[in-house]
Amino acid sequence: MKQLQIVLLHLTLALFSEAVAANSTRTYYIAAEEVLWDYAPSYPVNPMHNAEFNEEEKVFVGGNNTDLIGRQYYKARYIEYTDASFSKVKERPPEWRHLGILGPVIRANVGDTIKVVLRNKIENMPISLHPHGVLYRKDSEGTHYADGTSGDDRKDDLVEPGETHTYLWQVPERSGPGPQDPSSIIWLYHSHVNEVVDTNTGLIGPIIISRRGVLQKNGKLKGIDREFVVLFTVLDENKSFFLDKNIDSFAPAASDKKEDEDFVESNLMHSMNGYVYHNLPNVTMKQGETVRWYQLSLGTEVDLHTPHWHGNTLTENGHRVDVVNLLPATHVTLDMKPDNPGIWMYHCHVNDHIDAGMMASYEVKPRQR
Ligand SMILES: [Cu+2]
Repeated sequence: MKQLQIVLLHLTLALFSEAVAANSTRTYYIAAEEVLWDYAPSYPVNPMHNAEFNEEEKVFVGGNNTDLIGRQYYKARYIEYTDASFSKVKERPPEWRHLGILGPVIRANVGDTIKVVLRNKIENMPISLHPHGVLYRKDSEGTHYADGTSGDDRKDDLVEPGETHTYLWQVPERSGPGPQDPSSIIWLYHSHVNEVVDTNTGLIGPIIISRRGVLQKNGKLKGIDREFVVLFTVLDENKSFFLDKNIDSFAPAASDKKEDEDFVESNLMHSMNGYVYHNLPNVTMKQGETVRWYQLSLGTEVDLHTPHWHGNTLTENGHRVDVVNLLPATHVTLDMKPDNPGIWMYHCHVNDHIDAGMMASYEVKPRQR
């Protein structure tokens, strides 16, 4: 009897220590930085037709030294570093290059803890990092409003230039996939000092939370060959923190035209991860793989988006689709088992957004025989 008790005790201890070991703290070093962003690196060629951009498309990408700004804008981005010294940028691997302007993927399994060390490297612009979905207390919410907090509980709300703040978030069951969800789901994070300005300036990123044990040591999800994260949003450069700098740098002739209808229109960048007109890079997979697609949106009343995949179909929580619905700050996770090789169009199906360049493609490479 005594022996049995000892065996049971050992078994309990072993299970307990495994459970403890399986839960980890995942630390991210992220700096907010000013960058020169290019919405259409392919310019002057529109890869969709393999021909030069036409006059209508040039409204958005053709400016620079005219009275329109063009395809390049100063923006802000969340950039990942290797450690707390913030001296070495963590290189983005090829499979994540499609993230474009988005910050690094912050990810965890249910049961983990997420720690984000945020450094503000932008001159003059206070920023923060506000997450959706995960469990944060008042000292890690990253939003400035009259919530009754003060002192250390407020330091997360507004990180001044040159300053650093550490955010701590828990990942309980209620932050992970629900009963009808796939094995992982996506949330947004973004700066929330002046939400509208901060997000239009580019301070946005994804959080992926998976069920216990699904995210493996190699950084991949069990049973999933590839993941793609795509944010559909009309980045409104008229509301960017850097609007004046962009006008001075790229369209000095527009300095007195900020309210001009054509000028305003030309700064509405209908983008997928900060790219327009088939510039979204590296969306490549193999026939027969299991591919997880996370779709995000953010923005205002024009930001109703309907991502559409040509050539293959997907499942959205058990329903078969080739189009999904997005509204500002909503998210959808889908799975695709591509059976149809080729280069396929992948775009927002809203007519006005098609014209304005919310277009991309993905490639399914044939299975090797
Ligand atoms: Cu759209």
